[in-house]
Amino acid sequence: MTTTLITGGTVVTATGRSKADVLIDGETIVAVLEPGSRLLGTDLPASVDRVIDATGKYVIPGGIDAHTHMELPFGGTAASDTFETGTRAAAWGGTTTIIDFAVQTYGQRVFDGLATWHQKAAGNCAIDYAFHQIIGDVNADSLQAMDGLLAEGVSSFKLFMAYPGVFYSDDAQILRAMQKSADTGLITMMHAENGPAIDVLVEQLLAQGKTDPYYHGVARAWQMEEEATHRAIMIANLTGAPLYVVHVSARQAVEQLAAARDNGQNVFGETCPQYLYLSLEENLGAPGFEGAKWVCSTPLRSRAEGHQDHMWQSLRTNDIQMVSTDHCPFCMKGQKDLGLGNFSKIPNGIGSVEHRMDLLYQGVVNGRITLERWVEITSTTPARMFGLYGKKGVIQPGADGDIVIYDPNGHTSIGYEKTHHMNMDHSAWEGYEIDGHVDTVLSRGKVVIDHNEYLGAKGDGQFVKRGLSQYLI
Ligand code: DUC
Ligand code: ZN
Ligand code: ZN
Repeated sequence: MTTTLITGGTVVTATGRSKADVLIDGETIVAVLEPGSRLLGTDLPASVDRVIDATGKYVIPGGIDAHTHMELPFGGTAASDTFETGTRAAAWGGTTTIIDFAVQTYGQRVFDGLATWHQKAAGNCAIDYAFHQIIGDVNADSLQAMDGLLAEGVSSFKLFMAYPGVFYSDDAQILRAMQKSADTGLITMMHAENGPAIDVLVEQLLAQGKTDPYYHGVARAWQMEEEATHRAIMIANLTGAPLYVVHVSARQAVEQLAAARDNGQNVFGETCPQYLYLSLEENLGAPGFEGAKWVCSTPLRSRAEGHQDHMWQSLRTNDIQMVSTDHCPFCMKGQKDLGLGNFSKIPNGIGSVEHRMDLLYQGVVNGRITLERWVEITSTTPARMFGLYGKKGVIQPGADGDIVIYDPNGHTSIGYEKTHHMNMDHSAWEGYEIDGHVDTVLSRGKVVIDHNEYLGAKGDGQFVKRGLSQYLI
């Protein structure tokens, strides 16, 4: 087994920062030491197999992206990153664990859906992976199957209040599934948008000849997000289910979550980089069909209405608890262009799995969040929320050797032509310049990224069984 000593860096966790050396034995962190310490009398650098000099750099727990959709069949096509390409891109960006969504489609049995996701991922991943379960058909059989999810290492499931005819659950189904969530401790994850009402708005806009990508954002109005968020909170309140609302974009939805938390309810919100940086006006409203690159749901919101600034503030004040990507990439050619002349046919999704750590670090540089908060929202809280903490999300003895060495004096130019490793023909982040750089990435003790070189291999990543959330009460 290889022993690795990371020396000279500043170890940053959710709770503080200090100069420390990190010793990894095989796949596991075994000690966090004062710089230059001797362990059991031995001169450490001389006795380990590999020394990584992190002088002047941050040593942080590997990123955990708790919301990805590799290979998801969706919108008449499938997400363009496979588990192989998507997890490799994640590693490039300092993410060492993803939690992807296994899908139970309408009419399918839950465990058949889960088995399909295992087949897609097994032996293909560059980094560790876990699953949430989408319940696309809440019925007596799937409700019963949910009793067995935890034993499979799946401690959360996702419902959709959007996409009628695809993944949609009505209120009666949501109520039953949330009762199950309260009974089992599985977290209910919710896509909170009023799908049936949105479908009417879509139909009306198209009938008026409003077919451009911009109208995707108009149809999926913030009122539809706020209303659904409120409804989900109320059903969770009634049933006692722990609720986690995914990809929150509207400030009004955040306000619903904050009010519920102030009221003592166990509800949480996740946002994504696109809702912090991008907007309805500048991106969805780009000339011609360009806006299709940024068609995702929930949609990008109006900058004039202040959603983005409010979202940064909510991250700082913990009204929003963490940041995932909702990575669901589609190419422009042959995929997004299915919606030329009809925005409702543009496959929904943005690819960001590679850039989340950098994009959020830019929030540290800009004074929006602290260094510790950066680690918390990108790694530690995801681990605690979804039953990975201890093994993931922290640098301490016994944790997996999932570590990123981040250079605050480095620079990252994001773009399709420049640094992009996702399987896409464009970047939703073209031209973004970040004052920081992912230098080295270790995944369970193995160096997989070393100064712009990928040293990992397909199959390095293993399935991780998750336990219950630390946020259950
Ligand atoms: N939203 C997206 O943008 N893509 C995948 C599914 C979703 O809810
Ligand atoms: Zn969703
Ligand atoms: Zn999603």
